Amino acid sequence: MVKHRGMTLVEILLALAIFGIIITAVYSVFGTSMRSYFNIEDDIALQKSAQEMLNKITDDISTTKTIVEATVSTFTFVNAKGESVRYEISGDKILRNGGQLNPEKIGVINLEFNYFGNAAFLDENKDGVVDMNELDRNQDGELTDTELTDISLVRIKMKLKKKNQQMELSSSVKLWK
Ligand SMILES: [Ca+2]
Ligand SMILES: [Ca+2]
Repeated sequence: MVKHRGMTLVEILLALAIFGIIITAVYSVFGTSMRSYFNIEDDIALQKSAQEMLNKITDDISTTKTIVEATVSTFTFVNAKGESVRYEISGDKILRNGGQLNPEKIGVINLEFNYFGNAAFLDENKDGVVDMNELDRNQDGELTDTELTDISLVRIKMKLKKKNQQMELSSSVKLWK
């Protein structure tokens, strides 16, 4: 005769514990993949926006006819059409003539300009590169007048963020003034 008996309390607790472990495992795998899915989404969106912004700035700066002001955080120039254009960083925004360039969801951590020349006589330390310090002939910490006309290349560096994703990218623009 087969004895029908209910589960003992110990068996019920054991079953609950095993069930709990399985649920926790499933949930944590699911949670992790959801999180990484959203991170990847953010990452792709960030990369796309960042590249678009950088291309826009790069194309714009490549039309430089005359440089008006060149600092690490701003670049002002007159383009081939005679328009005056100014790039700067303000808070977490990149501004072009005062208008915000970055989409609302993309924050700007940093925007930096670096300038290089190609006149060999300016290369004081003979390392083959005319850097910002060497462009600054009178060593007053800023580039003005003829120092500005010696600039032949602008390097743009941006650091952007979307939620907890960050990325840094840069480009160089040769100037054909
Ligand atoms: Ca040098
Ligand atoms: Ca100077």
